[in-house]
Amino acid sequence: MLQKINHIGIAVQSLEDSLPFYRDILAMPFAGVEEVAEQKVRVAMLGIGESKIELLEPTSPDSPVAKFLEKNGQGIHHIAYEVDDIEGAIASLVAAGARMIDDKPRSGAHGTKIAFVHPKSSNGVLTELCQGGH
Ligand code: CMX
Repeated sequence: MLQKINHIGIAVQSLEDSLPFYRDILAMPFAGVEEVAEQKVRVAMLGIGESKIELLEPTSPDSPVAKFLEKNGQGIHHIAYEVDDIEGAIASLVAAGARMIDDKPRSGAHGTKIAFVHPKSSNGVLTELCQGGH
């Protein structure tokens, strides 16, 4: 069902302040910034092998990332696994009793289809399924 880790999401207060560490010091290829209005975040994508690091900055005080930052401060926010059939993956998780945040795919960054599993179902780690995109 899962192909690989597509990306690790890291919650940050400011993309401008956090990008230099990843782009300039770690020298990770920087793929640009995109606003994902549906998730109320701006994301910066950086490449690492077949995977990516996604820096997440909230665009509104009611963004899930703003709430996370308020409670935990900056740090790892979620792990995203790539799937080739997101509807099928959601159906298997639901059948196995997992608690989905999204029972149908939503739009993620770079044209992906995404769905989140509630962290209460995944041992405290917010888990994302991610399909497609460019
Ligand atoms: N990782 C692990 N646990 C998390 C978490 C995270 N990122 N975010 C929240 N939680 C935990 C909280 O600590 C809390 O636990 P306790 O009850 O033990 O205190 C519990 O989940 C409920 O959290 P909450 O703060 O009350 O927040 P909400 O219920 O309002 O929302 C969540 C939590 C996960 C349902 C919500 O953040 C959500 O829907 N997330 C999915 C969407 C998202 O995160 N989008 C941003 C990224 C988008 C992208 O990558 O494009």
